[in-house]
Amino acid sequence: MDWLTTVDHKKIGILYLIAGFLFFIIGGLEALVIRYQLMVPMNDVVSGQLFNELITMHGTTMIFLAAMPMLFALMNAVIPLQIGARDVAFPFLNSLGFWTFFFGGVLLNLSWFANAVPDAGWTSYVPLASTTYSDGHGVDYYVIGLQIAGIGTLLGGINFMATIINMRAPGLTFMRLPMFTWTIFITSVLIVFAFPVLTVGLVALMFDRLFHANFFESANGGNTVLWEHIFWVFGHPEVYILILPAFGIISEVVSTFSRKRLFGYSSMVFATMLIAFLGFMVWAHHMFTTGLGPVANGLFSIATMLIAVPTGVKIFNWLFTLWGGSIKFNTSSMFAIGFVPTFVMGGVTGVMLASAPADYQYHDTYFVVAHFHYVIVGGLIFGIFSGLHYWWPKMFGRKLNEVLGQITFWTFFIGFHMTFLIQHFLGLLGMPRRVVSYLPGQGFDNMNLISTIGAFLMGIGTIAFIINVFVTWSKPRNAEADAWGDGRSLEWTIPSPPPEYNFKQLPLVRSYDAWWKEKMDGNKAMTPAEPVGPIHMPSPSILPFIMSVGLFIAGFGFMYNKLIVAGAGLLITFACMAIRSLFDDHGFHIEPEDQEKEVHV
Ligand code: HEM
Ligand SMILES: [Cu+2]
Repeated sequence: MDWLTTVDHKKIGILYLIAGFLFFIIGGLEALVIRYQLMVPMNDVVSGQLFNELITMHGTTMIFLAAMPMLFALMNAVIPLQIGARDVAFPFLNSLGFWTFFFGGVLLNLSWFANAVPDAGWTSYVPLASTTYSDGHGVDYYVIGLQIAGIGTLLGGINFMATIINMRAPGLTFMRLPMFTWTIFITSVLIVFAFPVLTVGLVALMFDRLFHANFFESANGGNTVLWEHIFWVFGHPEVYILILPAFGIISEVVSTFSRKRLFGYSSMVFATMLIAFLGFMVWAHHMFTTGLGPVANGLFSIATMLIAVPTGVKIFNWLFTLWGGSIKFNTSSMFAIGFVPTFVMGGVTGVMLASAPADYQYHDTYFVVAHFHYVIVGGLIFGIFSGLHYWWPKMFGRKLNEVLGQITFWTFFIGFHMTFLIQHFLGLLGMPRRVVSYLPGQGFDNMNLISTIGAFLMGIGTIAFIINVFVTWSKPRNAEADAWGDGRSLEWTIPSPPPEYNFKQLPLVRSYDAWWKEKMDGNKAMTPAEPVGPIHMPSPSILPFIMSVGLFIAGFGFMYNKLIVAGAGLLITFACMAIRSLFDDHGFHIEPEDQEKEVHV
């Protein structure tokens, strides 16, 4: 019950982690079935229809329900601590964001039980996704599930933007922010600009499907290319929403474990901004083959290639940070170091794809599949694993087991390259993407087999991680505040796990790498910026949970055209909103004498 009503960012972070990881496993199992089907030519484990459902659900689940929530887990767990705050700016909204994401994801996945699974690909291109070609309820689940989950993401973006602007500890100016906080700040800005675009597209598609509107139906004068524009104006920045936080994690981990200040801090900040900005300018590189014409293709080609410049700045800064550092190797730092060359390879194939004429050859082949998995798995998932091992002691008070961690790293790392490196060559040989099977003797057979073996190796790595979590669970909570001994930012100045209110006294920040600076000056603790006093806390609330259930019910109502159900669901949500607005809740205080008592979570 505690967990249903919590508004504490640390607990919400854990909720995101559990839910995101569950969806990661579901998406992973879907991937393994896909790979199992493609292991040998002319395989028939799954039907063509089921295969389409699997790739659609795999892509959608991994991006929206696994990768983003796991990032939200880390940002919830870490950002308030890194900026010396007691919580996020809007704790109630934070909880609402989690629950809408969760119920949106559940709704999407209930499609498996309703026997109507989305099958138009995770990009849901029309006319394939229109009622003409997908007339069951499958795509409705996609549209409405993502709609509800998207509310959660948007709330999170707004919340973290406000938090980082407003809640920084005294002295923590923008150019002293830890790099992870910087990337989350810019990611939040991207979310705030990109997600409404997706929402608009989904609303339009929903109107097309449910009420026979005519945005995308070309037979009636609608425009299918419009969907592609809307989708990718959201979709390309989305890639940066995913990868920038990973950049932030890598920056923290690399600097901590090489015991050096991050090389080129300010260039890192501006590179991040530049990448975010350019990320919005390049969406049409997904549409070179749509027939936009040479001028558009040329401009979008060049704009895309430009992104390699700030990205290169970042890569070199990480290398220079490692250069000459006294590097400590452990699971976290190895995922971070493994990230660098892997991500570079994803970037190189990105530049190849950005060349419009070459893309005519690569488009819709396995080359693309290889490319985006190098970026998303080799970038983001490596980053998440690195960050989880790094901040686990802060979140749970226990360090993950190193031996199991090494097993996770090596199986996952080798499995990853086995799975996806070879797909580049499959693509160059012409194996098309999104096909359920292939004929023998085209030179695809062995490579597909290797790819599938690699995928199962990644599965083993994931299992090792799960075992690690449970093994660690049974250990005593003995992690120190500065768990790695080399912490640099504020989260390492408070106990692991932190008390409910994080900082008993807000710290005074005197430089970049605030905690490192104090340690170098021989101080044992941060200088407090305020006297000890009662701490104001927000009250827990069940309303976010109920509001999300309301939306969930309304979603079903709309989908199956039961407007009464839809109305009832919306009524629940609006009633909760009214309650929230009409009844003042001033929260409570933790008095100084109670502050000693206990470490929570
Ligand atoms: C065990 C790891 C994984 C394996 C073996 C795997 C495998 C695959 C396969 C075989 C496809 C179908 C390609 C096609 O024919 O279009 C695919 C598509 C995709 N995957 Fe993964 N994947 C894995 C992890 C991930 C992760 C972690 C993400 C995102 C965070 C992701 C995102 C996607 C996306 C966006 C698509 C495109 C789906 C589409 O175009 O319809 N994958 N993956
Ligand atoms: Cu793109």
